[in-house]
Amino acid sequence: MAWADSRSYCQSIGSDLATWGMRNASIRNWIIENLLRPRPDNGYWIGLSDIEQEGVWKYVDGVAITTTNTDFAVGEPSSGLPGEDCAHLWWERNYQMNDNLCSEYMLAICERIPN
Ligand SMILES: [Ca+2]
Ligand SMILES: [Ca+2]
Repeated sequence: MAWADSRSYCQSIGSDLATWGMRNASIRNWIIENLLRPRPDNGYWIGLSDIEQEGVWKYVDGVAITTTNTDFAVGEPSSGLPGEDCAHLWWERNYQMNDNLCSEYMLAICERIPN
């Protein structure tokens, strides 16, 4: 699904695209090692984008990234093409993050934070 459709799907099941679990490296690595599987041609959308303002990366729960590039693969986010505004885990790069066209077809990581 495209990024927005992925987000809608997550919301339809009472969750949202992953945020909290993506910000914590050890939790993220646990998710990668235990819940994801290699899927050629597909990455995993997460709840991070620079849709609102180009170059300003913000999670869908409102938390902005303050240190650039920390969790992105080398050379990313590239904004290589107009519309590379949505972040995904890039399996070809050991599941580091990449910005890509929001219209790309990817899997999604939904996350629900217990109250
Ligand atoms: Ca962008
Ligand atoms: Ca990119």
